[in-house]
Amino acid sequence: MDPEALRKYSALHPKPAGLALQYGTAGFRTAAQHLDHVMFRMGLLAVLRARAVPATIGVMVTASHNPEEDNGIKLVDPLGEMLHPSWEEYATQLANAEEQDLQKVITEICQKAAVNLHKDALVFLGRDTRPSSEKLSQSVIDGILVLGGQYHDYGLVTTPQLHYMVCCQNTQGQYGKATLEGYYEKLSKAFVELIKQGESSLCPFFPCAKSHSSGESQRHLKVDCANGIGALKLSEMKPYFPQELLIHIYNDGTKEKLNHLCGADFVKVHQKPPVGLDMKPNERCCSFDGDADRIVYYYKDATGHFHLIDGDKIATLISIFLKELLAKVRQNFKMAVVQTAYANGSSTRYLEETLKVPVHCVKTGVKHLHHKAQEFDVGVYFEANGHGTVLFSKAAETKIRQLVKEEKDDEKREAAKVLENMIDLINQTVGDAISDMLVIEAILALKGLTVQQWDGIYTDLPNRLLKVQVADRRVIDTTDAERRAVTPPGLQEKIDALVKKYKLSRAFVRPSGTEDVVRIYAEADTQENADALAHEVSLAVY
Ligand code: NG1
Ligand code: ZN
Repeated sequence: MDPEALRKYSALHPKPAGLALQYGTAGFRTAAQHLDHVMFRMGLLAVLRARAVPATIGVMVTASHNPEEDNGIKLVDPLGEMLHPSWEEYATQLANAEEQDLQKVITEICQKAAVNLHKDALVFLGRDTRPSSEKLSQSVIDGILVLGGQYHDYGLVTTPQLHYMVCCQNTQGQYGKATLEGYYEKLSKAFVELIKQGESSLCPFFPCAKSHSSGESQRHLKVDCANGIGALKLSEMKPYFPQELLIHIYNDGTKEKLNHLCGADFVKVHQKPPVGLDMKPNERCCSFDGDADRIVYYYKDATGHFHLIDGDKIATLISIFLKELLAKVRQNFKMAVVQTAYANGSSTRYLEETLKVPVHCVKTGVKHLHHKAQEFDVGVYFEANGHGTVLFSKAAETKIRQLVKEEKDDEKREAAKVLENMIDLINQTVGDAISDMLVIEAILALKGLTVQQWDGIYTDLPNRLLKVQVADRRVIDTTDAERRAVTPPGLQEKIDALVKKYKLSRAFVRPSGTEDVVRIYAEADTQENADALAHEVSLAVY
């Protein structure tokens, strides 16, 4: 490391005095004009991480569903996972170090994490479509180069595409080719094969699929891309499945601002359709978020009533489908669903009581869900907001691929074939709106389900999510996967008393990991009651 070069380059990316940021659940996120030094320093950190593992590390410049004026950055670990928690700590220290301490903090990290400064370091870089992203990713590059690292800049990609590239690179191509074509080819090949399987009389779901796929209207899907990167990447991918799915892109970023009155977060939070997408009764529609790692579905019924199909219903649909296939391959694979406290109570009850699949509740934040899901042969995880995926254990994957090749029993082999294509279609590194969309479309086609039938699997309990600003949100500490508050004293007792006033009710509060707010969630038998309960709990928080 050349201290003089570090000083010189760091001076070009000065830290605003007094600014302290934290690497939270979604990396660093704030107004774009405050992030230049963070970008430079995360370039440095990515090189250190790449040398410590050693492996290729990813860096994504995005602020997901936040307003266009914001930006952010996250690091991606070797298999496409979120950054290891011990390194989140280093990221915070490095981002907040004063100029004169930068060298010292780097040396400390090198010592603590046993970084070998002589190792090669390769960093994969990606960015979303925010106006600030290009310049900020140049600052990341400055950081990478100062420490003698190398980089490959993928430019504009979705967050999950970058996770995919990092995983491909570190598994020597076993997961796929680390190029955009590689991603499009892998996913579309699996999708087209699934749709084709649905047309064969050997399909485990025959004749449902046949009737569905022959209906031309069922092949149309309207996609709100939040005026973000999803629009670019989805239009690049469309030609790979010209007949199987007819995609109509809305909010492609050519007219309106990123995430403004549209996108998955807007639709989920406001429980209403995005602006800029004209919805006819019973048409199947979905929304991506700003970096295309989340998806929600919805439709309007004949009376004009809006129906949201969120992450919980996506997890349920996928679980029903996989459970049927797993029963057919008869391997005793252990399957489970992982949710957070925000999962609608009806979904948890349906999964446990009707489908008889074990459900686990973990803390908010994808890394917690991902980690828990790794314990099973088939781990389905989704946050209610539409971020999620499915993980298959190595043993389950190997067995499934073997059944496809060797199994003589038609029923077993054909079910294994559907599972094999599902494994290839699912982006197992992280939640991926494009991949999840294709998984859902394949399941609806194979099972011959309409969006209304899917929605009708269970009825959501009315719920309300509120946020309130308090002087210091850290005074609230929680336990039991964030469902109970342990501090401040007395708060949980107050919530318990309020919850008792309503039927089928539940409520909890927790400090957000991405915004300076406390979030309040309430569920009850009617929307009025859910709203009233959320409001009363919000008053108890002050
Ligand atoms: P916080 O701000 O910690 O509630 C939000 C979402 C999470 C997750 C992260 C990362 C809700 C209630 N919370 O976290 O689910 O997606 O952002 O983007 O939706
Ligand atoms: Zn996102």
